[in-house]
Amino acid sequence: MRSSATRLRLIVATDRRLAAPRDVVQVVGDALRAGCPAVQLREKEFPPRDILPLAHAVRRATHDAGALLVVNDRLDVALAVGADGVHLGPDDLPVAHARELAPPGFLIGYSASTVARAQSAIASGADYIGCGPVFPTTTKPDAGSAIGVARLARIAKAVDAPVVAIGGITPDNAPAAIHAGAAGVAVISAVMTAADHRATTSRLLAATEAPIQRRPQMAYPHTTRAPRG
Ligand code: 3NM
Repeated sequence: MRSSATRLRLIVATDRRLAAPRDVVQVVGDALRAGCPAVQLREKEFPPRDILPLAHAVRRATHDAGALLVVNDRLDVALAVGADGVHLGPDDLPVAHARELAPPGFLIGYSASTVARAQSAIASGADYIGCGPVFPTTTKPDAGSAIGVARLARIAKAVDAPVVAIGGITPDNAPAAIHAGAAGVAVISAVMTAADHRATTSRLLAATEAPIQRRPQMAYPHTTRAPRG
């Protein structure tokens, strides 16, 4: 089984509204058929009760494809559907509390766009950092202005854990994020709004593969556990 760090090379995050009129589970299925190694369920507009059926469907799809499933914000939903992990931010359950509640091997990601916050999250028990917005994005209006690849590089260098670049990532700019030291990229609109989800996912995988292969092997103490599921 590939380590979790390797599988963080591409995270496709869901957005039912952006995927419409296509069904988001079908979009995820297309991404998985293209080889997407990780999916993040991210449906901010919906309460947990409404998300559960979708979460179960995405869990089945990721499980069948051998891909990771991480649930955004909600540890309760992640545990309820047997996800591999949760992605938390400053408004969510603190990382240390989530770590206490989570089963062994459970992945915890944390959003941080400064060295200090990224280091603190890893010290509290996070496995990886979501760092952004690296490039301008309209998908998350409160994300702030783009931090750019130079800041991404500083953060990636400063933490002993995978840093996943997010925000405005496309197949064209993904290599720059990887060159800056990111272990992978996370995308919402690039795949959700693509005319061809499968082809775009393949392009994103190709865009991250070459720069990662040219890099010395990364070994992260936090993410070498085999994911559940
Ligand atoms: N987090 P897209 S930027 C969910 O900066 C998210 O932490 C961000 O969407 C951060 O791939 C962002 O469509 C939106 O730009 C990413």
